[in-house]
Amino acid sequence: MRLSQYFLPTLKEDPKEAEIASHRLMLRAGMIQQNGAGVYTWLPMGLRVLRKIEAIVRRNQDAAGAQECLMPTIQSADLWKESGRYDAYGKEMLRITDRHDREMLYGPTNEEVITDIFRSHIKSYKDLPKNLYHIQWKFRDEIRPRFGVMRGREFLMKDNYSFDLTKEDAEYSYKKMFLAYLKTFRDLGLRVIPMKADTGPIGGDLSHEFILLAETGESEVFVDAKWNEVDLAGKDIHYNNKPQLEAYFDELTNIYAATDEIHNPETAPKDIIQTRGIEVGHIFYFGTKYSEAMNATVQNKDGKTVPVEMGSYGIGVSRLVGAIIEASHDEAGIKWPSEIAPFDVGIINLKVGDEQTSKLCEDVYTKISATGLDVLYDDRDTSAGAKFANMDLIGAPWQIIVGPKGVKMGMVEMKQRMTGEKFDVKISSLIETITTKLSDLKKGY
Ligand code: P5A
Repeated sequence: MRLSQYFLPTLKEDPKEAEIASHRLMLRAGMIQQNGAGVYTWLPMGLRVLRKIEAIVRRNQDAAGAQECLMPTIQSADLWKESGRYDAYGKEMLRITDRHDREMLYGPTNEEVITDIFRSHIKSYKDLPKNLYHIQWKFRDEIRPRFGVMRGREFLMKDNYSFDLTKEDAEYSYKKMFLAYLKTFRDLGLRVIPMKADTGPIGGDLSHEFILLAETGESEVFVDAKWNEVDLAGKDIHYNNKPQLEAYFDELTNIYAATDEIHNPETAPKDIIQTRGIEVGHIFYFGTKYSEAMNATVQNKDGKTVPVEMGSYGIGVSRLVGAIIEASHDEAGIKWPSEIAPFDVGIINLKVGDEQTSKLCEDVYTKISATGLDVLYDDRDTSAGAKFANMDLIGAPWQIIVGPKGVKMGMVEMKQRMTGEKFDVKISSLIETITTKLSDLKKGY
């Protein structure tokens, strides 16, 4: 992508309304535009990041055996009346009536819709287990939307729903998702801690929140100091190896970690860290809460009709964009982990009027793009200082800086955004250097 043609409305000044770094940087880097309270447009660069996160979430859902579908954003109120949540959900639900005066709503979550889909098709234990997910926009009329995409009213969630015959099977599905979440966050380059949690309006008695520790987080959390040493990457745990998966689940859930709603100083260990965090995922086992209310039943082996056992699992996909920036930025701007960077490489042309420099930039731009990497080429006729500042703000993991002096000597400069490290590279070996550097970085996950 040539910056001269790209729609990237960056801001020089800090926007007044932004209270935290990620919100400020997303606005400054031209990733999002606010259209109303808690409602945003994803501009081209923001959307690139959102799509990359989605892809990592999707890959891990598929690997765990969940199947993708896409349910609508607009739902019928009737289903929610059946489950009993229509009144209970209160003002957070955006209620709409259509031209026939039918009551509709913009879905804040999909337990009811999926239970309805399940009951229309599945009648026998032989068709279990099932696990369906989608990545779809939700609307919650939050009383205080804030921090940009972190607490929006319209936001993108990956949500999935498991269906099992017995409580034991349902708990295994829960543990599989627990592992899938750890692997997902590992692939996103984040250290996220699973914490025992409250179930709120979703319901049930087993629940974990996945929390990214950050000073600016909305949740107050209490974690055992041991978490610093724990392997959270899901090691070589396999979904189909039940004893191995259960041992790992027990190991992790036995280390103290709780949000303030359920923190208990009496049972907490002595070496406790009190800090803040961002909830990037939340999983629930709620048994037959919805299946009983909505009559979603299957025949078991004895021919008896029983309500299906269910769980639901959510990842805040759009919230993750903000959360990742909170975890990875500096004064100058965003420092993207390479897996989800909107561009892998940024090329800075220091002298657009200089024929040799521009020719080399064009050549490098074409060749790197041809390797399949995403490249942003700053071909604008502006000052070097402005270009450096802009590239640091955008945060591509690698920068290639091309100026007339270097070109004469057959050299360009490379800079790694994450570490700030700079070094000179021979033009003849540039393509090779950049491709190996990038694959090294990606192997890190
Ligand atoms: C689980 C999936 C649920 O809704 N039903 C389906 C369950 N859980 S949850 O905790 O309420 O939401 C799941 C995740 O969505 C993100 N999230 C938000 N992101 C941005 N703005 C919001 N207003 C918002 N509300 C929830 C969180 O990451 C949460 O963990």
